[in-house]
Amino acid sequence: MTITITAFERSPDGGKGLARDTRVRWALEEVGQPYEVRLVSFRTMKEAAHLALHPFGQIPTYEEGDLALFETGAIVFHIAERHAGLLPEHANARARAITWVFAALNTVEPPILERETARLLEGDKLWYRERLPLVEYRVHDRLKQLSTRLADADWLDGAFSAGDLMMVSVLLRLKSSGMLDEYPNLTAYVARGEARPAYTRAFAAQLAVYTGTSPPD
Ligand code: GTB
Repeated sequence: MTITITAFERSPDGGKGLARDTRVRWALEEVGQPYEVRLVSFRTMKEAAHLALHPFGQIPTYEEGDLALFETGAIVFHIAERHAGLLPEHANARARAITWVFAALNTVEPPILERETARLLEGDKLWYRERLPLVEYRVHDRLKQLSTRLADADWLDGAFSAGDLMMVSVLLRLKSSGMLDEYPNLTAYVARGEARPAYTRAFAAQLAVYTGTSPPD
């Protein structure tokens, strides 16, 4: 059955891989599932046809036969459940890997998003300079805790899993900030994720949309 996802027709990051379709592409590449992409404009995302797929008018969405999903956590979980390669076989290890997916989305990503929102939307406010250190402190708090837990392991819980895919995707949002530099093990963890052939293919495929080049086979 054909899998179709949606992505930005024009991504604000011009193909740096920060829009959330990249994590879905990555998951599909990890499990070896081919997929098609429907590009949508900001206007199209708010129209009825797209809202029927995504009630909040966002990307990415995921369609497979009569199944339509939104939310990258749910999409990556669905892919990981249906195909081998992203979740361990053993029930407890599987539950722990799923826990890391939730931790990435619910505990680590929110302060990172808060920082982005502050920088993008509040930079002109009088209180911005006073508030930013507080927001960045919350990001560092999480990074410190995550760095301590990861220690010198390659991945968060044994073999690479959907939990690592999601955590690396979330941490990538900080790459240009320099905030990860204080945590050499997290920097290496992110680099390890980026070096995976499946990530390389996913990144190239999303970049190709904006550069007009075709992704490598
Ligand atoms: N919780 C949802 C999920 O995980 O799927 C969040 C989905 C979401 O935020 N989608 C964004 C969107 O559609 C794109 S990824 N925004 C349009 C809108 O809400 O109208 C967020 C994103 C966008 C752009 C960059 N960038 O250019 O750097 C980075 C991240």
